[in-house]
Amino acid sequence: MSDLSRASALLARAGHVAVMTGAGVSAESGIPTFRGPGGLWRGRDPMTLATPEAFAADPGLVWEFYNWRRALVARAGPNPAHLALVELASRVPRLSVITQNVDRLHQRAGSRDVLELHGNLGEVRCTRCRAVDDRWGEPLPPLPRCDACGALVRPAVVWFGESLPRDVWLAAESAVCSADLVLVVGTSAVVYPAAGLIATGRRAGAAVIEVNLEPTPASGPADIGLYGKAGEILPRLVAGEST
Ligand code: BJW
Ligand code: ZN
Repeated sequence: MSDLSRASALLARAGHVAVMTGAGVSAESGIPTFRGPGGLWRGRDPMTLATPEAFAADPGLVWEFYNWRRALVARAGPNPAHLALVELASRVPRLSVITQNVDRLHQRAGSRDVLELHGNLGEVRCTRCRAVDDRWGEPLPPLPRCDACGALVRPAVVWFGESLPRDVWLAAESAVCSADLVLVVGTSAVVYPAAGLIATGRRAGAAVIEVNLEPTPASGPADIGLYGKAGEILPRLVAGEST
């Protein structure tokens, strides 16, 4: 029996599937991943820009990076991997989508109640009064200001060293603990605490299927690894193909 057949059989039996996605699920929409080829922005490692320290040192540079990404995402659309997960929701009794992505492509594809572990690119948060404002779809100036108090705003995403939104985190933990299958798609599984959800789900008794271009640290806990493009593998998996 092929790995795809075994994975399809697990999916067909599952009562609650928790899907955990990373940048690889949006790669085929033309959104660059963080690590690996194509991850550089103007020769810089994006990880050096996704920190509170980088924003404090040069908010203009960090906003340039985020404004570029906001524009890229606005032009992009969901790909067959996002759409397959929407289809999967109609085929299993319960589906939870947990994403590390900030691009909102799962929601644009039609997934509901998506748990955004690292925030999203559309909202901004004031550095002074903390007001959160949805500025999705709107081009922002080089140094955007708060409508309420006039102070500088920042992207409402989670940078290194910052805590994940507590309510979202608790909901994600609860989802992987009650799932009988955790489907891990397109993440390098190196960023914590998000990556820890895979082992948490496994310890709670879920089977783990990984879909990625290559093995990752999640491959150890995974029962089945399906290696290739998510936009090709997920539609076949969801359709229950057996070869
Ligand atoms: C395809 C494909 C295709 C490509 N098909 N697949 C425990 C151990 C060690 C360190 C820590 C730890 N706990 C906490 C830490 C520190 C830190 C951390 O994890 N560091 C490690 C990197 C070493 N974590 C944090 O700081 C977190 N906060 C925290 O822990 O708070 C508590 C605390 C408070 C105070 C002090 C200390 C702790 C916060 C982490 C926030 C991460 N933020 C970012 C930026 C978000 C905003 C933005 O987008 O700009 O989130 S970093 C970046 O990485 C982004 C992503 O969501 C995240 C994960 O990346 P992802 O999605 O996995 O992408 P890639 O590029 O890495 O991988 C893509 C994958 O796709 C690859 O595997 C490809 O093969 C694959 N692929 N095409 C299928 N077509
Ligand atoms: Zn403000």
